Amino acid sequence: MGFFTRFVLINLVIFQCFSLLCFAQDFDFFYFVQSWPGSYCDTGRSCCHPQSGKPSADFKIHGLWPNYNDGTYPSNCDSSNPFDRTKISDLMGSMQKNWPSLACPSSDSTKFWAHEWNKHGTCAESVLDQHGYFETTLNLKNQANILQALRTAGINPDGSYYSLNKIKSAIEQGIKLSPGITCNVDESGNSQLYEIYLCVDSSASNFIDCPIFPDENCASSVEFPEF
Ligand code: U2P
Repeated sequence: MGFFTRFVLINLVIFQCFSLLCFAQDFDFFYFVQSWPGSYCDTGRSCCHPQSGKPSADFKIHGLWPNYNDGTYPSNCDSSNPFDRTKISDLMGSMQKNWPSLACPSSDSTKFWAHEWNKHGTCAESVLDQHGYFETTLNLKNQANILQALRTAGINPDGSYYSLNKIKSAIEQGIKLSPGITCNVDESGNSQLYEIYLCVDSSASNFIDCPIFPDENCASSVEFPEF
């Protein structure tokens, strides 16, 4: 290999390392995902109230998920920084109210929070430490009251069916953001409103229009079960 070729190759390698180190973007945006507990429980699988008692009938946080613009996402990014409950002891009241686990057996939700931090939170460490990750997510919930937006439009968790388009419009009207919506099926196989996806910029500071929406799997009319 001639001197010039070697020179070009070495520079190419140096440049690539530099761009990876300096410009590598961890992720493009966050999905902030809230779930309707009535739909989590209304699928035929078991659901258990957490040890802190039956949660209020409101949307609950599922997670804050770093995502790429193409719809893929990083996960489990740093096993050296596992979930540590003592780091969020000041947030416990709000965590139990807004981010409870309804999985069985009944628990104090630690496993759920550990899963969310270990799988998703560790991929946003460049922006948020563990306390910041949970605190920021709780604050986002306060800024995006989905249930209120739906109620204002006459859409209530009463077991009846509502047009998916009306649900979307109600959220757009109420919180000025277009949601992604996913559904699951109740015990009889009916499509029901399950999760609401909103998007947040990669610094976790502002809601943004979603660069990409999750695959929509809802019927045109969906059940909104009681909880
Ligand atoms: O949708 C089923 C599960 O896949 C994970 N998910 C989905 C979309 C996405 O953008 N990011 C993502 O993580 C979620 O997994 P979990 O956090 O519950 O383990 C979602 O529940």
